[in-house]
Amino acid sequence: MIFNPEYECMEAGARRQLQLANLKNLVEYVYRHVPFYREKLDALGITSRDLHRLEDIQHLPFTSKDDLRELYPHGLRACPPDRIVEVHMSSGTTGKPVVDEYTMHDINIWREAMSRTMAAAGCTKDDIVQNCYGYGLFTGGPGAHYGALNIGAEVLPMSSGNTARQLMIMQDFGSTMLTCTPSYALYMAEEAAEAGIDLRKLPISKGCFGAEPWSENMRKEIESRYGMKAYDIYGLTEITGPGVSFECEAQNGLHVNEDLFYPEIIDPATGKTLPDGEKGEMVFTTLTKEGTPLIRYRTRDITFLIREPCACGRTTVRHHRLFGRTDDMLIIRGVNVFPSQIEQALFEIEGTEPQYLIIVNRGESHLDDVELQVEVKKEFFSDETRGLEALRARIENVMKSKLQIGIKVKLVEPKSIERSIGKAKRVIDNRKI
Ligand code: DLL
Repeated sequence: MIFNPEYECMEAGARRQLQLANLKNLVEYVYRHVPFYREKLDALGITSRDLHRLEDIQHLPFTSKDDLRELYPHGLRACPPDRIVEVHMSSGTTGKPVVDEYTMHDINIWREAMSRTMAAAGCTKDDIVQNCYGYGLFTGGPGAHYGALNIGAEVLPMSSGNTARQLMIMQDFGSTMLTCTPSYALYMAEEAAEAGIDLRKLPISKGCFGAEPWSENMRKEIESRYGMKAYDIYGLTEITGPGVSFECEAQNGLHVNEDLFYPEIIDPATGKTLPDGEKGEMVFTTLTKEGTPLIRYRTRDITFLIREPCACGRTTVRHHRLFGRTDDMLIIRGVNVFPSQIEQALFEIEGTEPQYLIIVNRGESHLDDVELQVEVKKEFFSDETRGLEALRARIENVMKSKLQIGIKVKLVEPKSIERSIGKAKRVIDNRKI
């Protein structure tokens, strides 16, 4: 269902006018209220009057994650503190967290964005949404909660973890929709199988999954284990949280809520804007945010934009599902490798579980070594060593042909790789570079 046809199906020219007007307002607003932006705009000698067409956004300065960390906690706040009603943060592995501060208007646009997102996955007021994204400073739990409430669905605010209880409630309350990370969805499916619960017989029929990279094959796995349709949703704390973009029933790219969050793709090395269809780093400008608005925020996420019309009738620009992040990309002996490529290849090999860990070491000879630990299906593990050896060799061959580099595969017992209830950790990079 299209939640807000007026904005989601807007004629492209009218939307561009709206975006340009909001962009000009934004530039004036941050100039007045955020010293960081005032200094940057002054240094470039740019004002809102220099924005004649949307393309002129290219003249505006970027904002980076490092800027956010340096300005922690309140350096990017653009309104008086008493107008802030909620705060979220995301913590990376290093440094200070990045902070998003919301006024009531910002919460309202987030609610709107998540309503569009969940409605596109088929959520209606008749649904019972089991929300297993974490509640707290993470945006996943509250984001899906706001969207579901606004649609009028019933929400089970489970948060993540306690899988046995999740499964009990899923059965007893007849949840019809699931919201969580894709890795947690698979973990729950595993536990369900162990407990003899046939998820396919339950009313659960759709889910919105995101917050971490996942592959097309992982989607198929979730869809078949639950007997559901699994939708990809995207967002990041800095730009409000989940609901920045979402899949519709065509599942052919993610529609960007571009009246709220304006996307661009740039060459991460030069900062130059790339044409539609070319892969690069996605950059977002929050067109109407009041609390901590951002201009041209560099997400480090890699994808391309799709401008062709979508069968669903929405006119918003789409982006391809993410290929990875500029900072997740492993450079192994000079070859660029994304964990998502390894995942996609693994799913095509019979006998393995969709659980893996990539460990990168730099050996004595200063050459990079990759060990890929892969879980083997129970029935294979009890098999004789010959079968296991053949499986190991098969995986190594497939990886070699897909990635162009040799990696060592280690088969491990079922359930030996640590499961996550939130974002999965797939890579351990021990190189000191
Ligand atoms: O993960 C917001 C979110 C919550 C999105 C629930 C979707 C669902 P952060 O913790 O700030 O926010 O992490 C943002 O996660 O820059 C991407 O690298 C990654 N990411 C988010 N969604 C996807 C996705 C939330 N669908 C970072 N596919 C982003 C791949 C994703 N990566």
